[in-house]
Amino acid sequence: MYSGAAAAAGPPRRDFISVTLGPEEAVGVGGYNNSKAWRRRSCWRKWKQLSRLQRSVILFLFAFLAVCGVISYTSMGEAWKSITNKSLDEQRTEQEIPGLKLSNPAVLPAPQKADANHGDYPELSLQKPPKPPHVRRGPSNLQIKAPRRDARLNTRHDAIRAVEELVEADKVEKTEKSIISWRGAVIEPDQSTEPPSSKIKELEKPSSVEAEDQKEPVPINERQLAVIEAFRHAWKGYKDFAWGHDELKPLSKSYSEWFGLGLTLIDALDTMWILGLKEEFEEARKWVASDLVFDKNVDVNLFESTIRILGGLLSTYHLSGDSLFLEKAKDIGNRLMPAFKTPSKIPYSDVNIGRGTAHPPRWTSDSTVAEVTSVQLEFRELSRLTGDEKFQKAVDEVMKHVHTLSGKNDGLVPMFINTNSGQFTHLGVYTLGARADSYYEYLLKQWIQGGKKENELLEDYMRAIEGVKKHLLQRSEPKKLTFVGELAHGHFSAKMDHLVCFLPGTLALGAHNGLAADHMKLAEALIETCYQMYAQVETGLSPEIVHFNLRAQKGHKDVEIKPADRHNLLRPETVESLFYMYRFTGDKKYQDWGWEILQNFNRYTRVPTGGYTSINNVQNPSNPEPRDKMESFFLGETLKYMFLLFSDDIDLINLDKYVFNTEAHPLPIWVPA
Ligand code: DMJ
Repeated sequence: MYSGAAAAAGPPRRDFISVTLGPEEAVGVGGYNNSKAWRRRSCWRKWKQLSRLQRSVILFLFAFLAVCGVISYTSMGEAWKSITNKSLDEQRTEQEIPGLKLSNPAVLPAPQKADANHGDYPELSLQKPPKPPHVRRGPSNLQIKAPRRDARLNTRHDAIRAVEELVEADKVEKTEKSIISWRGAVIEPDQSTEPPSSKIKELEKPSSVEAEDQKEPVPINERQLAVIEAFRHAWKGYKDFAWGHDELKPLSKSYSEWFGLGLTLIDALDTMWILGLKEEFEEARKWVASDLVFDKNVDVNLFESTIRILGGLLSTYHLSGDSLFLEKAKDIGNRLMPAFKTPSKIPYSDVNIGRGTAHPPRWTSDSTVAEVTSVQLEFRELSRLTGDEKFQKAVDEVMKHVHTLSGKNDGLVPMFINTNSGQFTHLGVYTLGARADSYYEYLLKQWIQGGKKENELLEDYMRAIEGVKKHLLQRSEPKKLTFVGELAHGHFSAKMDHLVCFLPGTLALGAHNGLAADHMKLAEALIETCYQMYAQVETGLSPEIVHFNLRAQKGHKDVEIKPADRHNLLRPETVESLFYMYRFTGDKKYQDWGWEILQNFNRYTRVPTGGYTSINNVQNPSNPEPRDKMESFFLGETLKYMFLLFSDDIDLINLDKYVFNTEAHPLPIWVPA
């Protein structure tokens, strides 16, 4: 039957394997023909030459692929829809916050809530921005809370289980986490210098939201009370004789004006919040609300007004949640922007905040390197809060430009930069003191602020610390104190500004954030030196500048002081570093050293009628020669760091959540993406 049917169908078709024609075969008479019509005809001919079986197989394959295509299109569509919905939800959450327009999170992460937790807990919820005005009032030790824990952890058993899970997760995460390598040195981003058990201990605290809300405030100790008393005394002088002006002149019971913007009051706002001085804070707030006006025909220094005013307003906004401070921050931020309109985009030093004009100092078109590279934390934060990228763009551009500049010496930068050419000037002089100091500090702190992702900043920081080790470190005689000197055209000078004493704290902060462990060793050595700059002096207070002895001489100490350098301006740097060192090591000697310094400030700089004064001669205990000026940073920085140094509450400005600007104003660390 089959053969008959086959015979009726004509000559049997032979199955064959198709052969691809080479060019020769494809070339017909008249040469190469690749026309569409020819190609279509040739395909059809080939199709016809296929056996039925082959055609069926091919058709089946096509049908199968088409079905698969339809199925995957539908499921991708679902996934796409849910992604789109999610981002819409996120946008909605952001838009619901009154007075706060948030930026695109891919560019600028959402604001960090003061008590939000990052890193330690398994479920990181979408960040909520600060609460509306006046929701977090009251003594700071009650207000600045430990991280909120997972609401489901209601029992102690749950908490213990969570701890175990976290320890496991932590182990896995540690091995998975990207390891940054810098010039062969391995940097583990999460390596911590905190006592090893501290992370776990923190988790062992009650974990439920209810328990959290009932968390007993850590009681204020005697030394902290002494700081509060000192602050109140300083504030009394300011209030009685200088209210609303820039600085108190405590002896003449008057004031001095620099920008005419109530500098001391603004610098002190977040200190009052942290110290829990509610009444004083409210009084100062009223002044900000009714009397602080930036629409003034006045020249201000870009750097000083950024770190003290913009920084102070931003941190007070974060701590208090009061939008008044954000509004004021936006106002001053906008008024400072003309400084960046220069041929090189390296900002001018001065801005007229009323006229919107900016200019360099009268005698030069140079700006100071530390100044143009130490406004970044504040402007970046302002962009994040307002959603307006212009602030961040302007300051990031400065950093990117400086990153590429020649004229550095193993990462160390000169002190001046020209606003026309954008090049370093006065090459060959390198210091960690005045005019360069906070360049180094802000490299590290911007890297931390941005979630440790901006590698150029880290690279510049690490290179600079290597430069410090190579060119500027020496040891003094007789005590062999490690100090940071200066280099001028190849000549080493054993001179060290008190300003350099920010460095041990910054190094310790870097080590806490996973940078090389030898940074911590160096920090320990340098803080000892900074302490000796106080301890070896007659009043127990450091002069502005010291020179170290490089050769042992009978009857000579490590520290020598020149007559022109023996003043003390109530500066914070050593106390600042003591605070970091205590936070990261728990070594009580740092608290004791700070306590000695506070007592000496009280002994030699306290003015009975109110206020503290800078002095002219730290070597003369019987007459330290008061200068009749209380700098705003004494309240903004020195007393704040004292209070934090004496505290045993690591959640009182937790260093994994906040980064201090160079005027001691804490700003939130952005959420890692
Ligand atoms: C402050 O204004 C800042 O700390 C700045 O970085 C350096 N000078 C003073 C304090 O000494």
